Amino acid sequence: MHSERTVASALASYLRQAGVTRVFGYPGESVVEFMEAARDSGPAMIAAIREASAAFMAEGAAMRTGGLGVCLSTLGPGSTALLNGVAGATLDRVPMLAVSGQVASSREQYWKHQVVDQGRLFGPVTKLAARLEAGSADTVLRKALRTATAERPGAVHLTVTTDTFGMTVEGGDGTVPPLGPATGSLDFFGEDPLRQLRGARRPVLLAGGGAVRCGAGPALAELATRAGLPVVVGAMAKGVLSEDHPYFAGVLDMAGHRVIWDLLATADLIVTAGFDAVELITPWRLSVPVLHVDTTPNTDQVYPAATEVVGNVAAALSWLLASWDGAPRWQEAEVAAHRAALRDGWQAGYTPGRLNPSEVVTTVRAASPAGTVVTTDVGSHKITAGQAWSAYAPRETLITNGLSAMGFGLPAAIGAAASAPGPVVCLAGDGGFGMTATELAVAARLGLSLVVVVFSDGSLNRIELHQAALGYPLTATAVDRVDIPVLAESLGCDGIRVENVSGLEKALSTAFSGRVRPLVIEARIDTSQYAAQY
Ligand SMILES: Cc1ncc(C[n+]2csc(CCOP(=O)(O)OP(=O)(O)O)c2C)c(N)n1
Ligand SMILES: [Mg+2]
Repeated sequence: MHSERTVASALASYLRQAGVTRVFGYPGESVVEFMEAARDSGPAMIAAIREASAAFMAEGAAMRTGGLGVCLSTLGPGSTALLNGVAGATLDRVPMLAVSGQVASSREQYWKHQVVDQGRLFGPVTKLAARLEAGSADTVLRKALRTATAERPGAVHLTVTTDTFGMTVEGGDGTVPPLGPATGSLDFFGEDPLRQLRGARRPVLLAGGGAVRCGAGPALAELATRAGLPVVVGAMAKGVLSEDHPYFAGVLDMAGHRVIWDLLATADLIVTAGFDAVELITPWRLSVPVLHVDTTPNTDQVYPAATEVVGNVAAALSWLLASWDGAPRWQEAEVAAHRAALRDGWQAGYTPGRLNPSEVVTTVRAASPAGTVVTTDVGSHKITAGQAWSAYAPRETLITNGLSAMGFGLPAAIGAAASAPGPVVCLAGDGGFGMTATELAVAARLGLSLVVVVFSDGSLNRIELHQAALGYPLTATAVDRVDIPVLAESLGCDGIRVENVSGLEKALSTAFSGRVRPLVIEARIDTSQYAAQY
């Protein structure tokens, strides 16, 4: 430990202890002291092109690693720019610490220039928005870390006045509290869950982010197999059950969504496994009973559940499994027939001879090495990719399906690629790509061999479809055409435009071997599939 601990060095030390190796941010005078304190021992500071992207980079890093994502901004305009990514972490249930500087304490209560009340700004989009002060720095830092990582995880924002960073922290040498979900006991509410499950003839499992965070994949796979339960997952839990598992039954509210809802409607019991109602895009209209299994009681009440098993999701599923002595409820062949119908659903509107969105997804998937991490942005391409991209392990498909903010995909891919080895692909719409395209310079600066595929349709397709469905003329939904390969090249990347599958395959043939520059592929798609599936 340093002989004199300052607030800046204490913050850096807590972050290192929490396993944080990178802070994504953008400098300003008010946070220079912190950057200096972290310069030698870490965490390393990665400068984004703007704060909004830095927050999404931190979110992508945390989604990939399961650890804490950290972003940093200066006061006022820096902090207001962070907001979307911070809200994203909270609604996507990703542990995040966001730190913003502030004008000196002596002026904080009356100064006007660049001062916003950051506590009130971040309050509604975080689990906690607090002020870091020298006298309580240890406690507040422990509280911030514990709050961000406790179930359900989310963002914490800390405001630090510029003079505070240099102040001495009194007392002990601050060690981090335990982080992450409990591993042990279960609480039971309502009816007997075992009787409910045993009594069901057509039960279906619905898994979500809580299952990922609890490492419940193996228990989920075993319960699905032994009890013969089809497993539907939320988009943010993709890979918690390998999608080549015989009981995998698809992703909720992505392409082919009606087929999934039809399956759920035929069930006589839905057993949730860490499913989070934040992932529902369409209303819950089912009258099927629900057995709610999660780290959190069913406080949302988006669906009613007469029975709740609350605690570690892996422990809860193992407990159900240990008591299961019935015959499999569904045959593998029935689930395979459902998957075939789902496949027809997400391929509907396929136009031979054109570059179909689902084909872009499956072609990129086929070319990607095992263990490739994919991020998506938000729009019609996300709805397609959420279903058509095959996921085989958790934390490899990074999708925002809580806040669902455009502008997530590329920064999240950069954050993920900077935080863990292995190939990373970003699938983005041309609208969302345009919001953050200059961040490609960061990917180039860091030497990340990202592959970015832009679903180029000249439109905010998802919104166009809505306007068309209402019979309205299309207004403000055209995306200005820019020369994407030229843009990419100017930012230190390679760029190529493709108009058909063979062109895409050719572009991908060297994408994953020995590349040092990021590659941007503009895929000129035909949007008939989107329209057919809306
Ligand atoms: C920051 C933000 N602004 C607006 C929206 C609303 N929205 C959802 S999808 C979409 C269209 C996205 O267009 P694009 O990125 O081109 O993807 P596409 O739908 O064409 O695949 C919009 C505007 C949003 N989710 N996030
Ligand atoms: Mg588009």
